[in-house]
Amino acid sequence: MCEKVKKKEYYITTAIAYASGKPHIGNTYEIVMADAIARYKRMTGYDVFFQTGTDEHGQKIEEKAQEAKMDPQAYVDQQTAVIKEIWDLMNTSYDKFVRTTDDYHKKQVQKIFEKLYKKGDIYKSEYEGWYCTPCESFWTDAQIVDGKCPDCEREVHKAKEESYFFKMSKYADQLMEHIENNPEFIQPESRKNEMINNFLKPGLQDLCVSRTSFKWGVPVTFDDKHVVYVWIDALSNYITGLGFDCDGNHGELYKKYWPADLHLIGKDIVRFHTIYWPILLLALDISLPKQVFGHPWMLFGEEKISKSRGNVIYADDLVKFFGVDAIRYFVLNEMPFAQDGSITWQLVIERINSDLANIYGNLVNRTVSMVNKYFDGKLTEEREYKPIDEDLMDFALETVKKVDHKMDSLRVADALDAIFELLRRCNKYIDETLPWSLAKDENKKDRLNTVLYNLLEGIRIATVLVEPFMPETARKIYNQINTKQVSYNSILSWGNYEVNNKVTDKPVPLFARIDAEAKLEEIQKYLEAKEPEKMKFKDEITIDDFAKIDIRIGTILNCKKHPKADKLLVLKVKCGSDERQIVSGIAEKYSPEQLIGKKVAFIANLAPIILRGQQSRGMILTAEDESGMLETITVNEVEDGAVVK
Ligand code: ME8
Repeated sequence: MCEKVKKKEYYITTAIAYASGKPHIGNTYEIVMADAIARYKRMTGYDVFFQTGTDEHGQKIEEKAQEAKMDPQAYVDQQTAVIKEIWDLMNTSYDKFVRTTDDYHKKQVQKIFEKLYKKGDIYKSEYEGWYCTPCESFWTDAQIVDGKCPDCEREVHKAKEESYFFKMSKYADQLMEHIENNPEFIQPESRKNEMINNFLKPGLQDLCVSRTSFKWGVPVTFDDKHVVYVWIDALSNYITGLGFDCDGNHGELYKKYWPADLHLIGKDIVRFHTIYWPILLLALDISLPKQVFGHPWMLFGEEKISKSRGNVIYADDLVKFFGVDAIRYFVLNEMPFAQDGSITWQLVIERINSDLANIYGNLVNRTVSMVNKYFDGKLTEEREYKPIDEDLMDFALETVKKVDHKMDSLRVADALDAIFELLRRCNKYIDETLPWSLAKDENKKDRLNTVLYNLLEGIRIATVLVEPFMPETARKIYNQINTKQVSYNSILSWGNYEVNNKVTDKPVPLFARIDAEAKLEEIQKYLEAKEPEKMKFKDEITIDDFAKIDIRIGTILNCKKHPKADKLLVLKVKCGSDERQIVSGIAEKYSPEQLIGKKVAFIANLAPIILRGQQSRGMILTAEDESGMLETITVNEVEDGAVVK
């Protein structure tokens, strides 16, 4: 009897994105890669749990919320919705989305902190050092580089805080031993060496794990001036999301899936995941994740993607022009294993044309069209084999093995390459067998039938392999060739395509060839229209031009309504030893009483004029915004008569 085999668990996580802005295509690459791995594992029989989420606490987020004049919780709610929308747009099949503002998460972070304090691994002291706000990290004199943060290269400032510290050094040897005994733990190899040589060998310092300089974080239960360091909070998501309980009453998911099989993260945060996180787990007596993979970064051409460089590309814009699967394909295919990859609009178009339209789309389209043309859409059982067929079959079955091997070592781009090699091999098979010539000879009908069957079977096998990378495309092709044989088992041997099925009689091209020049122009226009309108200023002047205007501070001694004009006020203005009358058109905004005693800026050397019978010597300066809000330019401390320059 065949017993039901228990599936093997596979728990994969991504970094949790900062809920402080819209993720760009680099951040999006990570979740797409995790999704491809998760889908591949599911397809090959694993019981997968795929977790992602958002990192919602910390000073940076508190500041962003202030800038946006929002309550921090409302702000992160809004940002998280934007992130989720992009993850969903990219068709990512995560099982759980953790938010670090979720109550269950915060509660466990507090318990973890308490437990380590009670154990003596966390203690209170004082910290003085260089603080980098965007990275929320303290640095020593030796660590900063030219007065800047060694991680993000931004300005740091001196900061002193009473803090809690975590005894990292206590566990350093244990971690080192683990890294040495588990060569797969940190991948790729280059990142592992970096961690050992730059951080572990020089000796770990105790880590500052609480902050008092801001409020937006998880409060330390026994000392409410402090909030928990955002990285301790964020890293814990990998266990809290599964229902970890510090008191030992763990949820089912935690019992089933921990330890994680893979933490997929970017190269910039490997230190947090391979030093801080494992040490935290060692201190809690929890087993360590099996692997941390620090993927490379996606660059715009050769440059870092950044708002300040104005080169940010977003997934939703890419999808608008090229569709989800083309973008999934591009990012997965373009990112090498260890070196950075590159994206530009031009590169995306080139890749779609060369791979998706020419190789894949064309193969499917030509094959389905020929089955329609020569067999009314349905092949028969008759066969006539030639040795060349064997070659195609072997190639296809070898590809299945090769993809498995590549995916096992997380060489996702190489796995895709292998699948496209199979598609190329199928195209070559058409050139070798020349079906249109076979069709001219009634005696070669069985041979033609065999050739087209082999092509449909080759397409089917490649498409089952492609599904984790481009799920929608795979579904479309299954429909076009009309197959239900889409399981992984069905591609472990040749010949499972259902010969009696009728292919579609209306094959729609899967990926149309793109006219690069026209498309780039269209994209350019679209992006320009999206940009907020540029500020327009008056023509340039020189400093000498400006120096001609004598702007002064004057005290308003008296103010009355203009007897003949509703919009005007008549003001008596004292400027040092000078006293004068100025008429100003601000009666709709200010009552005379509001202005008396104010010290305002005015132009003192403007030629006098008569306004409705009242002399005006000068002009009160005001500022008016787009909504029509208007205010005088007022000072408090400076004496009247002072020069404005
Ligand atoms: O680091 N190419 O969040 P994040 C590829 N909240 N990946 C990139 C990239 C690029 N150009 N730029 C960034 C954080 N990434 C923390 C994580 S985990 C407990 C806390 C990657 O929103 C980056 O390396 O800044 C990280 O893995 C992910 O995007 C989210 O970055």
